[in-house]
Amino acid sequence: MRDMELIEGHRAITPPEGMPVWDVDPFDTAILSDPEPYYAGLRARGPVVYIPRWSVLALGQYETTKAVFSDHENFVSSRGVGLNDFHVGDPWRPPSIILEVDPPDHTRTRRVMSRALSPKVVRTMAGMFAEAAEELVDELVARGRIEAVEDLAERFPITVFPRVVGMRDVDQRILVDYGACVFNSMGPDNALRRAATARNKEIAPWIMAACARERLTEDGIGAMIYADADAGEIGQDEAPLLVRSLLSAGVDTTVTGIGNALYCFAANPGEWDRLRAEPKLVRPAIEEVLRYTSPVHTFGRTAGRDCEIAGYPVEEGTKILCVLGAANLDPDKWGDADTFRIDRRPVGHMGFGAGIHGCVGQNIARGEMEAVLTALARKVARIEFDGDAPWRPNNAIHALDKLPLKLTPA
Ligand code: HEM
Ligand code: OVM
Repeated sequence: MRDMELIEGHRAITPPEGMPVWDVDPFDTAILSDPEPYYAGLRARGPVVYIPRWSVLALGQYETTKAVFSDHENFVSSRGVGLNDFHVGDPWRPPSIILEVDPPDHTRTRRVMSRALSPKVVRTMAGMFAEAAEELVDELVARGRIEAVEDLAERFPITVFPRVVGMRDVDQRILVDYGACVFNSMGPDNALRRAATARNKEIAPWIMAACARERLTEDGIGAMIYADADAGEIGQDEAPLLVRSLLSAGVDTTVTGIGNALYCFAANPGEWDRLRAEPKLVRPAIEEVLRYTSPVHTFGRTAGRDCEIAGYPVEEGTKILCVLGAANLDPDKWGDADTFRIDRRPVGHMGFGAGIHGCVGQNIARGEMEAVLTALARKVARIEFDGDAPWRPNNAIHALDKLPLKLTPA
């Protein structure tokens, strides 16, 4: 191998001739707390930008972001979707056997997960989601003033998701905290990542233990994964790792989706009135929340071979940040990109990614968000801010830290 200089556990690159260079830190807490100006700056500089701070390329224009994120032949996931290149150093945890692999390994595990999370399976949960949402919303409406991150956005998924998976003895707090570990670990070695990985030392053993067969009921999707291992579709040692993927990706993301939805409606009361008048808009409204707020704001890829992006040569081993949040607000793709409109029907948004790794949990995510928004739309006439709603910096997640709300009963 050539002499190599390492940065953030990947090979430092020389920027291709003529490529725009931007001296910015995408993982600075100020940017993570208010990313829109950075998104606009990225898109304005061109289809691909070199960021010396971490020696990576970054993409924010819709077309290029989508093309690279879904081109699994040139831009691999098996070297990690964060800044560390798994060919260069050890991953912070045993890699995911669905997120952090390429075909053909991916094909087998993806098939098992798709079946466990299929629309048919999710439909059987709709009643349970609706009941849990009604009960929770009744309690919160009676209270009137709530801190919606903890009282609603976190509480709903940590109530229903363990039942979906079939977990016994749940520590609900650990599920939320594990999400913060996983997603902050996708970033560089900054304070956020260090805090997350320090906590991981206590959390990871609990999570792995919770993935064991004996800890799962017979009627959840965890048990379906173990049944597929018994049928020989995956190895016995692979089942707990796929259950771990559910716990890694299934809580923080939906917490964020629900919190961001409430934020959008508090900020756009006309759209709340519209949803209440036309409850059938709940599905397009969810897609618009995901486009407008991008709960997963950035995920990476690694060039698996020498190739090109937008006509520039890209060396094997180059890390590429795909800034989904920027693509989802690209005015060249979306008319009135900065306006939240529940009837937009933003087909092709990047909120769930794109291509072979596109979110395998999207049916459940939509089901949870639909249950909460439907219960609220029936019972709440107005959603208003009741104090500041700051964002919580996270290297991969765009979520609120606090969301004080006043709910007016219908
Ligand atoms: C993949 C976002 C909910 C499980 C992804 C990806 C994104 C995403 C952007 C693509 C990753 C990549 O290409 O590298 C979201 C959002 C959610 C959500 C915004 C909620 C609003 C869920 C839920 C589950 C889940 C509820 C589990 C039940 C997964 C898994 C993958 C994935 C296992 C990896 C799939 C693969 O690599 O083939 N998600 N997700 N997600 N998601 Fe989700
Ligand atoms: C996994 C995993 C972890 C984080 C995110 C994700 C968004 C998947 O462990 O498979 O998808």
